[in-house]
Amino acid sequence: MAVIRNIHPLDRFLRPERLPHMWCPGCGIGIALSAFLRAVNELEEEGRIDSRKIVFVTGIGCTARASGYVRFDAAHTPHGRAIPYAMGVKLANPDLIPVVFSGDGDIVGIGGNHFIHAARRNMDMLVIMVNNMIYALTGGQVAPTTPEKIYTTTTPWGNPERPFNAVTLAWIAGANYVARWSVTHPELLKNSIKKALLMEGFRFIEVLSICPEVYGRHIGFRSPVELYTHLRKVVKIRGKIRPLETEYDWERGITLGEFVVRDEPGFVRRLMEVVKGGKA
Ligand SMILES: Cc1ncc(C[n+]2csc(CCOP(=O)(O)OP(=O)(O)O)c2C)c(N)n1
Ligand code: SF4
Repeated sequence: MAVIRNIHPLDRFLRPERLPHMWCPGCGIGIALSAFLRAVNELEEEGRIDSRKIVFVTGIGCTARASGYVRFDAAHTPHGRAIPYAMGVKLANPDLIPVVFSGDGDIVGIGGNHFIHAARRNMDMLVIMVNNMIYALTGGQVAPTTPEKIYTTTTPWGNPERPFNAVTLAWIAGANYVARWSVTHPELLKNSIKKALLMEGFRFIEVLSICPEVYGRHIGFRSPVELYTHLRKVVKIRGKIRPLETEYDWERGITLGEFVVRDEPGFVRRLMEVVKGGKA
């Protein structure tokens, strides 16, 4: 009798030989990755994207391990350097669609300067920043996104720093698209990724995620469900709100939504205009 295997529609985007993955039970990274894969799958089924053009670029961290599990052309680059790598990909072959998928430490910590300048240039790429509010892979040090007063291994009395609001940062630096979602609302995230994938210029999507093993456990959450439930209470979906008005506070709330949709020419288009306008 023939063996019938159930093939999941997303299997074609994964490398089963690299599984099982290294993420802890209850980690939010898988939800974020699955939203991305579902977005690509739907766009391809609708005939609006060719997934073979996607180049999936990560830095270093728990989130960044995703590049090993996906079946795209992928690169696992040094910590903080995913954005310049993606920029090189786009400039070498403007037909490609670079997608950076990395952690908050990678994108706005060590890679913060690359982030600002890629947004300023309106560099053609989609950046998905999985924000678990901590340096997770290395054991829970404070990140530039760690909310105020939160205990981390390097802020044992509570975080005295003011965190970045990455939404405001991306907007002010010049990104064409800026949104913040959460693993508690994966369908909204998937729809936003679909939209951003089809745009030009710098597109930034922050995804609030849960790290139950480090962030959650260190501040007293006893299970992934407890942390997930808390995050669900913290996030507030708001439409038609300016990036400056978005909140980023573990107590008062964190604003979710789509905050910037601009149609400015991306870097590649501007570059081509300059080159064609010159004498060469
Ligand atoms: C140049 C450099 N500095 C420091 C490290 C150590 N390091 C590895 S991952 C990481 C932080 C990871 O945090 P984040 O980017 O937020 O990803 P997460 O693990 O939370 O998903 C650090 C500091 C490194 N690998 N390379
Ligand atoms: S340490 Fe945290 S972010 Fe890393 S895999 Fe475990 S739960 Fe996920």
